[in-house]
Amino acid sequence: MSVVGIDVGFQNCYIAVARSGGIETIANEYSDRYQYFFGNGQIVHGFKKFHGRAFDDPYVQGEKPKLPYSLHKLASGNTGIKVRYLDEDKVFTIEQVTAMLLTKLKETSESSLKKPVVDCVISVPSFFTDAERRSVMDSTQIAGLNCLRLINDTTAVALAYGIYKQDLPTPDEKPRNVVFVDLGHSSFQVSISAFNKGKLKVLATAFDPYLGGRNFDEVLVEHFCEEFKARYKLNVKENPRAILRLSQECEKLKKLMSANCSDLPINIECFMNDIDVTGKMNRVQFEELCAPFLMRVEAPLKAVIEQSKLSRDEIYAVEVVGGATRIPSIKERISKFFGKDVSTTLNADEAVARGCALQCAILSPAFKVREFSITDVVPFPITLRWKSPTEDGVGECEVYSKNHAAPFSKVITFHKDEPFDLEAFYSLPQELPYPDIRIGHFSVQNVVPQPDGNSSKVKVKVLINVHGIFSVSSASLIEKQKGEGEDVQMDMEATVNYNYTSTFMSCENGVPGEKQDPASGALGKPKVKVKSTDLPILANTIRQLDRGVLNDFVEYEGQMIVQDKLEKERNDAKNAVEEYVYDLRDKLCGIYEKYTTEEDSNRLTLMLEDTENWLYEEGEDQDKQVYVDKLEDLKPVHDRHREQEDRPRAFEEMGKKIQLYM
Ligand code: ATP
Ligand code: K
Ligand code: MG
Repeated sequence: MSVVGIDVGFQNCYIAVARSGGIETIANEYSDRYQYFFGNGQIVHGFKKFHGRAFDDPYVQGEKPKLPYSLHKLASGNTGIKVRYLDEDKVFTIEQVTAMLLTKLKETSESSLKKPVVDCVISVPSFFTDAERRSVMDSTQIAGLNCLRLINDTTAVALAYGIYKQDLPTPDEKPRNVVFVDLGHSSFQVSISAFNKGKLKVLATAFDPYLGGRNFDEVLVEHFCEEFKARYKLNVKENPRAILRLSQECEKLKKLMSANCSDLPINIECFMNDIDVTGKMNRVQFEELCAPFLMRVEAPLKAVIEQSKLSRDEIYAVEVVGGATRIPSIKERISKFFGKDVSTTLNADEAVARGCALQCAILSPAFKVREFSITDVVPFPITLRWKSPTEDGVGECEVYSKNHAAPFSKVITFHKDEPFDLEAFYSLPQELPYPDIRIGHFSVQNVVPQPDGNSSKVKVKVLINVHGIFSVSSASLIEKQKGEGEDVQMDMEATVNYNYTSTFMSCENGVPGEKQDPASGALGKPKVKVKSTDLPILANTIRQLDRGVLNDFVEYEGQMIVQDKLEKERNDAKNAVEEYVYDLRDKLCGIYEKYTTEEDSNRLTLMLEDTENWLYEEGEDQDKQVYVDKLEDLKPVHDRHREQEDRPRAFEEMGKKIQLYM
């Protein structure tokens, strides 16, 4: 089994694999280490933040004009993306588009590793909410991947930092606190982790989900649009192609400015209306133009340190990754805020993917790697609400506070005599980078009163799983057997595969109270016999793909993979005919010339011309077999001809001849 980590970036994707020698990033067929995604010649990217979002979502609407592809409203209200597939425009769901990307990355890893890839760990921004995470998980399923964990970008980086450190404090020493900063193309993420030997604990995360390298490109584009309008009377904004070219040039310019202070040129030939345009910019000017964005760097830094309750001198290092941290004034601001130089010991582009591969190696039974435990945090507090006969008709309880440890499960006790519903939602709408606070609706079914008519104890387990996704994962009805003590002990349900830390909460009569760590507390008590019956739960989570639809997508993706393979074979067969034509033509004027009579040469040349014409016309778009047959038809003509020609020269040429025909 292979062990693969995938960083799905807004702009760049990286794949890292674990080999016996360590972690390596994989290059694609163009030997780029960052992976582009081509939707039939068209580069499709920048869709990662459409996960779990409705078409009418303000973010989606705001992105629409910036995209080189078009968006559509699906029947479900979700965002659809139009991709050209096999010469046809087709609208796919975001899950399908990400699945296509993942399939591509899967194939790239498989061809590099020379074995199948199924298990993987994929990174997501730490601010992704449930709807977004569920959507990404659906994509992995469509792509036939088994995602062992969705890991937060900065947590993956923390793992990549910590696992190789030999000098981490022992478990009973004061931990080493490190800040991780990731400024990518679309977003800004910060976290603080506390390290001890063999483990890391994330203390807090903070983010600006809408600050990234792209903002700086856009500032430059805006600036040059104005300038070109004034100097060349060009209305660049009305020409999407020109905007695209200008953006690419501005991004290059931005990168150059990271290494140079002096004036740098921008030159674009035949930009619009056959006009060549030029301009220039230097770093000071750039920083002035970008001031509003540069100012936004500080807020997340402040938020993260406040939440961690650490003072700045308790920070051991500030590690920066992500392409846009190469902008000098970004680094300066971070360094000034923490009062120390930023460290760039990690590979700014690959650290996230490497961390993912390391996590995959840790989770995979097939791979031996140093144990390293990770405790992440809940980014947004989560509340449960239910109907209650007391308390103004509703009961409420915050089940996960901000920065609560994750993954984590809790058991909540209810007293109910009939089925009931639990509504899960994010408690703080103003903090949420997502327009909908709803997480899901969970109906606990089959609840009945006790034989004596009293309410039953219902134990409900809630869970933030290893992907950072919330669920009401199970419920059971507890029936005390006759003659037992008051205190009911719950069996700790072992959660398969992962060690969830657990606490138990009780919501007696709708008033929640928390009992910490009952497992240890209950140990000394006499064992009480209870009968526990599992209750079915009907879950309805927001923006979730219907399972039936998901299965259809899985099947369709499989068909597309087969189609792509057939299309590739068809193209290869066509190319083989074309190559044969060119090759024989070359040889007729080259090494065959002296063996071939003029008459034969003319006949062959004509035949080649015919074939070539056929390839451009009738033969342009045929099935694979047609090309295979064509090639078979051509070969004997050539063979017969060669045989005739070669007869006088007898056997000494045989070796060569065979070579020529291979
Ligand atoms: P995200 O993390 O937001 O999903 P991503 O992971 O694709 O996005 P990265 O690959 O980390 O993003 O960074 C890409 C960004 O970094 C782009 O905006 C790119 O222009 C910028 N960048 C790369 N090199 C430099 C440089 N030398 N100077 C300035 N910016 C740079
Ligand atoms: K990346
Ligand atoms: Mg990134």
